[in-house]
Amino acid sequence: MKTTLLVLSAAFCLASYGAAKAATVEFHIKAGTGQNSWNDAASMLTVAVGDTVHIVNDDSIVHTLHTDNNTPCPHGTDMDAGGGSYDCVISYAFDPAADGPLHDHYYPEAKFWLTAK
Ligand SMILES: [Cu+2]
Repeated sequence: MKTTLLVLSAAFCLASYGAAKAATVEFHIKAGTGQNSWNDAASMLTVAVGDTVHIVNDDSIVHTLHTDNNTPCPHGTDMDAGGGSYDCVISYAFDPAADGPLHDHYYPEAKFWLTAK
């Protein structure tokens, strides 16, 4: 009985620690994306304030994340073709349903569907 309680407490502590710890989430802009969206509403990326979204550009042209007012993260810098990256450090909550989806700085029609809570 004591052992069971110890195991349960340990599991609970680990779960609490995991929930509070900021995560790094990797997102790839696929090769061939061009001026199309990076993902769609169905493949929404959902992250938490404090997380880092490590965006990797696997495409053959430069992409840059556009954000307004540092929300949910500061405006991106150019991600070179073939592996350039940008770390979007999530500082503010973001709801694409209310604010409209994020998009590529160079191609406003190319959306990036991300929710930050
Ligand atoms: Cu921009």
